[in-house]
Amino acid sequence: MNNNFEHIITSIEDGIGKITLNRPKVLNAINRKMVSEILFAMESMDNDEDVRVIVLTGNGRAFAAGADIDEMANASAMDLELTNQFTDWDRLAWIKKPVIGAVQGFALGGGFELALCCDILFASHNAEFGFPEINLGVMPGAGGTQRLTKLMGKTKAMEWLFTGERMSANEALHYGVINRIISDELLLAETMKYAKKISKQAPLSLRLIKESVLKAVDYPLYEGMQHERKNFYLLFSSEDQKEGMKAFQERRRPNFKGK
Ligand code: DAK
Repeated sequence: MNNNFEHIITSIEDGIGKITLNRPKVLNAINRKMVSEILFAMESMDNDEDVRVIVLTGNGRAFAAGADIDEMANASAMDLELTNQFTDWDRLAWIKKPVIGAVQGFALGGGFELALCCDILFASHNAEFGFPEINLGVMPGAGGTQRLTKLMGKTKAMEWLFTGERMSANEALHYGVINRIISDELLLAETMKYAKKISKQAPLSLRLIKESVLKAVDYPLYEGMQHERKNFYLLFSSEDQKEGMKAFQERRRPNFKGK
């Protein structure tokens, strides 16, 4: 992969692709170039056989304090429409491999929306999540009102979005927004350890489980179950299914190849 990025740092090691948002002086405020870089890195990792899991994190005292306000302050509605910037954000949610977010400090506005694109979220004790858009006279536009509501339900989502207040890591855990709270010092190490564990799982199963769970969020139960069944059948056409079941019968560990 081209590692010549301006606003992110990437690495690939032991089956884990790591992307670190890297504008710490402005709390990793997300400008357009950073979005393109994240998307490019994620899509490259998604297509890279050496990567099984992707970890997304931030450098410094924030995951990301939102979209870059200086960049968008003078934008017109037509600028936004004609540059079609949301397509990049949409594509971030189409990554097929598991994406694990490690959130330290602020995850606000677009930073929270980016975190909500992750499949699993770990946060440090000092993490703070929120949608301050209301204080700027706007509203979330990259999925915030939708994804937060699907996670916490209408009643609580409305409250956070109306006030723009920040929720603590404890509140985020309580409402099912994040999976786990980890001490600040251990956040990245523990996230990598978890990513390592997931990276050993059958890659095609991970892929189709992710797809099926995301469908559950959108589909009515019956349609979701039909979709699940097709994915279940599909795995029986893989070498890994044969290997997994044979390994069980032979009392050995399976060697999954993602084929
Ligand atoms: N944009 C630009 N600069 C930012 C920033 C941001 N979002 N957040 C922080 N910074 C900069 C500060 O200006 C400051 O820069 P200097 O003054 O040092 O040059 C530096 O980062 C450190 O920030 P503070 O001095 O403010 O640090 P504090 O600890 O005092 O406060 C804070 C931390 C996170 C509470 C505060 O910085 C803050 O309120 N930040 C802004 C939070 C916010 O409103 N975020 C934006 C929400 S709107 C779109 C897709 C997505 C979006 C929009 C469009 N398209 C595809 C079109 C999303 C929109 C949003 O996220």
